[in-house]
Amino acid sequence: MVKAVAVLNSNEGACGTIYFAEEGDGSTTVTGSLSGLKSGLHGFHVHALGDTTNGCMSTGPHFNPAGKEHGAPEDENRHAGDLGNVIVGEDGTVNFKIVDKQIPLTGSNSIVGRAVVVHADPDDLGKGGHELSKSTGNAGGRVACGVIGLQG
Ligand SMILES: [Cu+2]
Ligand SMILES: [Zn+2]
Repeated sequence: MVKAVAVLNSNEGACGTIYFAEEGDGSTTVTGSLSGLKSGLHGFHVHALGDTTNGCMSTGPHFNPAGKEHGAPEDENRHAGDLGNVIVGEDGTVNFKIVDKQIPLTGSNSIVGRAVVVHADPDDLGKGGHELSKSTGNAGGRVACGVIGLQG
């Protein structure tokens, strides 16, 4: 089993840790805890670049090796990096687990060296009718991010 981790930070007080484990069947289990966020839904994605020289802004667009449109995790037409929303509680924290088949830790579409990003607003999953729905889910600013690195 291959494992990876991302430590998330932000200027606005949000932080967290996200663990990734690639299972034998090719799916990846994502286990995360976040804190310091406002309650409600927050878009959660893998972005293409592990570049945080300009904070979360330099992590590029959603990881999209297949050249598709933005969508929900269960959609056929989605970016590989589209992991939907996390739902933050009244205390500003969330613990979550996601299992997904499009974010391997090995091979040519590996997400190692890329970044996870938590957004300020809900991801409309491509269905909001906004001009940004089909590219970003209109999920607003990037409130926290971290580079995905291999873990022993
Ligand atoms: Cu994003
Ligand atoms: Zn997307």
